[in-house]
Amino acid sequence: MTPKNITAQDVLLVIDVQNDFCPGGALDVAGGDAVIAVIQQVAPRFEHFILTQDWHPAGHSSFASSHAGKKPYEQIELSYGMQTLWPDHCVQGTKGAEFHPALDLPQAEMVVRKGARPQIDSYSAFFENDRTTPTGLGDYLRDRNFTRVFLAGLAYDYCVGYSALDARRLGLQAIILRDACRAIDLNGSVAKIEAEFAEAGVTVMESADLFGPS
Ligand code: VGL
Ligand code: ZN
Repeated sequence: MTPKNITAQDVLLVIDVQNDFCPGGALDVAGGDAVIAVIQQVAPRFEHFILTQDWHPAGHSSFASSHAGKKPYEQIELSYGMQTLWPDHCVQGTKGAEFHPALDLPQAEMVVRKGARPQIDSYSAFFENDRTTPTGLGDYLRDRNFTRVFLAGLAYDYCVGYSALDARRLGLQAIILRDACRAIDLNGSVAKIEAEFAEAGVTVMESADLFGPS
């Protein structure tokens, strides 16, 4: 089936479209808010939506401020491996953690909150950064008989990308709508994750490919 034939087994997974990842936010991704218009434009094509929300407690272990002498964007070894350190962002209950006000998807059936455990980060919507602790989303999609996930949101090279790779690990088809994402692009992170997409069979396409003659 070509990607544009969207069915009831397809879900649009909208990753972390939160104030802190948009201009003026604590971890602002260049042009982050520009994904919203694209998401709203493709939304009528989909029947099912799931949103994710980065949702850290204050003092989270992924924050540079939680580690003496460390600055944002440095790396540190945590129990589960190397972790990039970030500015404090998406702290539970703050304005920065709220969805951007222009994101208008009241029909979303589920919101997955991730990164809530103090000692472990979670880029992926499916597994925390140890790559083994599930969020529950994989079982939810299986129970609901969803077989394909289309992905949009922030950031392309972190939470969107890790979610797409984990979707493939779970046997789902994964299709990223590239123009509905923006990247952080830290130390070659875009090139690195795109090599992993090719290996894992993640499809990357433009939102316009959902429209027009089949
Ligand atoms: C993200 C870094 C830290 C993301 C979340 O949503 O891509 N990136 N937390
Ligand atoms: Zn985070």
